[in-house]
Amino acid sequence: KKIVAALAALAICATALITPALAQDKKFTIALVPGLTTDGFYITMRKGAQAAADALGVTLVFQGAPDFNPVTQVPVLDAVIAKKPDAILIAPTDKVQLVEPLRKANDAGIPVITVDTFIGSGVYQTGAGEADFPLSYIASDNILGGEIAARALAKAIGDKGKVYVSNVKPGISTTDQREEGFKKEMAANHPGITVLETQFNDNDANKAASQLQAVFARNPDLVGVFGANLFSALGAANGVQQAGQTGTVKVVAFDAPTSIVDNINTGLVDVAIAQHPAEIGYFGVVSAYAHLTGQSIPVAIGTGFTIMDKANIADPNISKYLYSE
Ligand code: T6T
Repeated sequence: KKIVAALAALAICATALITPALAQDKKFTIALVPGLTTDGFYITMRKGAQAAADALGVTLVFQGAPDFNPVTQVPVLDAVIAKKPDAILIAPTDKVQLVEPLRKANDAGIPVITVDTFIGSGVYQTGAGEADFPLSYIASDNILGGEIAARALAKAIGDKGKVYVSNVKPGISTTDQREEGFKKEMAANHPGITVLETQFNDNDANKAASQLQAVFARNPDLVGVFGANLFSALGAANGVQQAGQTGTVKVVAFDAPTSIVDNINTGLVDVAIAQHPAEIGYFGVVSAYAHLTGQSIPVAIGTGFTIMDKANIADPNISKYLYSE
């Protein structure tokens, strides 16, 4: 009898010990809403997110719009919120226009973490701002990225002449900050360089290519262009090629789709600044999981860059940062 009682007591203790662990074994669903689905940057981010989800036993849902636009992203977000995931990772396509749609998620008790881009000022959990409710911002340092681009372009053009920024549209945190960092570095340290008016292409590479040709037609002494994201850069590079200016008008590209390799090797693109989107996705899922299991998480996580050029692009330690297709 004593043995039976002891065993019963043991079983009660064991249940008490096991129950909290079982609660943590709940299968969480984390949604990742990219800026757009058909972009190597977000496809690579998804891979990193999936790697973390697999490691943690989390279900990852990837749902986005086919173009980078708040008008198409908001309905996707609404649909995601309606399914009540345990957390949402999102790259907001506009600093202002995604605030209220994301507040709905927050009000519904769904934790929000922004990846790549931010809303408001990007400084979260301060209690000060209207848009400080996301738990964390996980991304590249885009001001620094713009500065790096400016230094690379300045070097490529011998620190003098006319250049411009090929950009997406105002209101996107990442590309706004890249332009800001680029112009700040040029103004502070490169007096021989004139930065012409920015050309906005709506994330349309064809538009970026025509704009390059139009700017070149107006400024035959154009010597360089900074493509501030994947489509801006590929488009501007195509424009340079179509204008017959390969190697004369220098191109510094943000982002690193696989097609950038040929462009670097032919001399069409001087430097490509690869972000580390897989890291952003990985740490996004890990952070959400940490929060969901009662851990505190950093309010911001910065990921790095890899600078690619003709001299290093064949090195596997560099080319591993090319984006997935
Ligand atoms: O440059 C990335 C991303 O960081 C930016 O927010 C939007 O454009 C990309 O996705 C590249 O197309």
